[in-house]
Amino acid sequence: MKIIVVGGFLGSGKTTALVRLGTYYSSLGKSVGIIVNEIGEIGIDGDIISQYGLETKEITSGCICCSLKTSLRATLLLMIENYNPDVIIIESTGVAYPGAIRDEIMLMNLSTEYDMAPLLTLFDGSRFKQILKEIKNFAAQQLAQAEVIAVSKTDLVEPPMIPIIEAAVQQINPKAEIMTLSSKNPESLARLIDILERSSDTDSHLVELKKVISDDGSLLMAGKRDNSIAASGVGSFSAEYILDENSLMSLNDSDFEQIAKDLMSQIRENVIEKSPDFLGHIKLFLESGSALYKISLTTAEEDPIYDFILPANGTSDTKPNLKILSAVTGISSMDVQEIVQKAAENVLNENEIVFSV
Ligand SMILES: Nc1nc2c(ncn2[C@@H]2O[C@H](COP(=O)(O)OP(=O)(O)OP(=O)(O)O)[C@@H](O)[C@H]2O)c(=O)[nH]1
Ligand SMILES: [Mg+2]
Repeated sequence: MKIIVVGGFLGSGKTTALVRLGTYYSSLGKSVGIIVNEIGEIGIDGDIISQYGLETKEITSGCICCSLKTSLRATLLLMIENYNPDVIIIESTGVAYPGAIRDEIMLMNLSTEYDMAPLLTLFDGSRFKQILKEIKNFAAQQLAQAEVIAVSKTDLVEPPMIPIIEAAVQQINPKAEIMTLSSKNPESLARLIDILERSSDTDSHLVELKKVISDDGSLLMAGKRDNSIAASGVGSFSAEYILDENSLMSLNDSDFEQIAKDLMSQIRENVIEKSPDFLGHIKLFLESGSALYKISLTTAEEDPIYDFILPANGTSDTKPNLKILSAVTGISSMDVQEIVQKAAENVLNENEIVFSV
């Protein structure tokens, strides 16, 4: 069994990369299990990944690198027991220290034989300047333990900037292997797959870890016991609204698209008012009954991105619903909550959609 841990700041492209990796391994006939961790109570990535037919378990309401380590262990053991996949891919939250997750797994003494892939951390090349301005220290901490750093979304980066970004990242972590990754470039995925075939330098990590394990098995290493969510300075809130089917009858696909857009733009405007240069990830997932809409925003400057609009697969018995997950810098969780709830209620009421929470 291969275990791959994917880290990287909010919205850096982890789920996108992981779906592509998972789909690739499945196409080879390998069984794949995905564990995805989301900071909020309501997760969205698990729903997205499941849409691709990949076996997925979601861990929500905190970070598996700090507050939810025991949930990680339980989920991993259950996945191995019930499904025993050839490949397990774990996506951390965007505010986790991914090295702590790899270390924690290594300390679990899993009874199954496994091969830990080199620790992969994504660094969003398209937000290079904003990351250095808003969250330099936190991003540097995330990068410091990586064995492979993929500068992601390079299709959005001016080519002359790429070596500059690579050099900056290499300076933060001189030992890491640096590569570029873009969902628009299949060759970059092939390179990543090659690199992940290798093994993590687990021996040297274990030697380091053993120096810092207390009698109860927990880590003592400075920095590792920090609450990564607090250290990131990110405020977050997630919510789910169950939508009454009868009140959706008169709406068509373009109405739903407009609803998702209106909601995103209201949240965006209000977040910008409190945090003009925010970085993070605001994601909306709307299941109308006949279609699925996913829309994403990762900086104050960009326009929201429609990731997909898909017909529902017809077998789903989920009620129409709207999920919103907002995690952004420079704003408190309470303020995020107020903004999201107000915007959602406004937009749903304006469209005469009856909802419950
Ligand atoms: N142009 C471009 N967009 C990308 C690429 N990878 C991801 N994206 C977009 O970036 C946004 C965030 O991608 P995700 O894969 O959800 O990022 P994430 O790291 O999983 O986000 P969190 O789990 O919320 O931290 C989405 O709108 C993606 O479509 C890429 O290589 N190129
Ligand atoms: Mg994700």
